Amino acid sequence: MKSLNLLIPMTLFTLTSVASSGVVAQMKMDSGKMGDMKMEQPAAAVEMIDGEVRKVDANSKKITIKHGAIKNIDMPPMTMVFQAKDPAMLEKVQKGDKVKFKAAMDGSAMVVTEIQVTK
Ligand SMILES: [Cu+2]
Repeated sequence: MKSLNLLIPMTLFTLTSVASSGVVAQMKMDSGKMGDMKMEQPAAAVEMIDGEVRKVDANSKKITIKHGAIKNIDMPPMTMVFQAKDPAMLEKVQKGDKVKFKAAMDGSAMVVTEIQVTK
């Protein structure tokens, strides 16, 4: 009788520890996947977009760019008007310039956050 009483708690302990170590392994796998996703997100967000300046309007801080596909917001190539985040950006570029730029959504408007003329 004495040995049986000892056996039951030991069995329970073993089962519990196996189950909990299984949970830990599962959690590690899940957080590993999340880590991979985080690695990919910033890279897509900072991608430079190819474009050609069609019009610069310093007074209204707007720039019209014929741009290539913008993958991170799923936008096909087109010509469209962007807001300039900083009006000083518009002093560096002029109509006809080939540029690389970064854009972000600000409410319903697209804002150019960075722009550089390509040679
Ligand atoms: Cu567009």
